[in-house]
Amino acid sequence: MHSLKQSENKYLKFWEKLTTDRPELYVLIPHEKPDFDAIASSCILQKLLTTLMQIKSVIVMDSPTLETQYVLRELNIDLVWMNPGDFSTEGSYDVVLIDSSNPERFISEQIKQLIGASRRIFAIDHHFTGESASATLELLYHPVPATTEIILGLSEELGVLSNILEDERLTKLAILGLVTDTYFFTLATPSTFRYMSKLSERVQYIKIVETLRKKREQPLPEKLARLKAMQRIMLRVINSKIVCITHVGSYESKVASSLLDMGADLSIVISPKRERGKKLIRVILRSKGIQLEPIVKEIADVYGGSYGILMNYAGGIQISSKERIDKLRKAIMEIVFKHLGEGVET
Ligand SMILES: [Mn+2]
Repeated sequence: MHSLKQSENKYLKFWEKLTTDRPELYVLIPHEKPDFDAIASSCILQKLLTTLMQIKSVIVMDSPTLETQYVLRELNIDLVWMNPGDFSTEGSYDVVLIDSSNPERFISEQIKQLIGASRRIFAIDHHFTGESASATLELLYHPVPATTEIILGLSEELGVLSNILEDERLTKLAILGLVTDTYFFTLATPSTFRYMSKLSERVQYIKIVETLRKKREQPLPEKLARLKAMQRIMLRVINSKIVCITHVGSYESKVASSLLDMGADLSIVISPKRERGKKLIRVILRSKGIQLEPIVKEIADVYGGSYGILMNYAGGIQISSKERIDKLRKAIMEIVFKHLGEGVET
């Protein structure tokens, strides 16, 4: 448990480090395939930096997915960002990673170079990453369901939460971040509801939720990914818990979540990636009440990978292994057996 006093100090200490020895420019970098939580957090931090410090900042990221863009458009939320390829690393700047805290996790070489050429690296994140990343950067970590909640907490400690709430665009973004990262409040905490009560007074909450819920047809590659994933499922029942392992080229997070919807207690989706000839493998886990941390840690340890875990609900591991997929998934299933007990083949 964190007492209010402790987190107060944590937020303000971070802010002090971030803003003393100030750079000419802050580059705010949300994780790749930026979601609402990452986008909302970046935009609110940008507002904090301009209103409190008058320091210039720029958000550097790839375009959000078509689905995300659709929701932003429907809700009249304008976003200003720069593509990684358009950013010149010549000047002096500090980097702030948002909703992500491991520079190694970025796949894009351009972003890696951008981070590498920065003066200092900061990160604000709610994913638990062990010790894999925090050595090289200044991290503001807090175990809450969304990074948006950390940024709202920071705004509150700095005494400017009301300024944020007055900005309709930021209020809508914050709601989107909280609603989606808590999976429509499944993971919400009392503080999520406290912020939601302040935010929802300002804007039409119903319109935001309706827009998020609108059923849009999935793009063809996504439908194919879901169906191929099902075709390739390796299924075990371990002590009445259903464990699924499968693999896809993309949409691994969505596939992992939909396997839970279909009845799995633990879903594991392996996704081999290739970036400029370099191979890496992403392993995404989703769980209903199964302790993820020991499983994720062991897989990451065995393959020398980095990982992130979110409240025993979601986990992600990135490994650079040339292991064949079928061998890898057997090995991962062995690790799951070890933690859950012997399984029954189905
Ligand atoms: Mn998040």
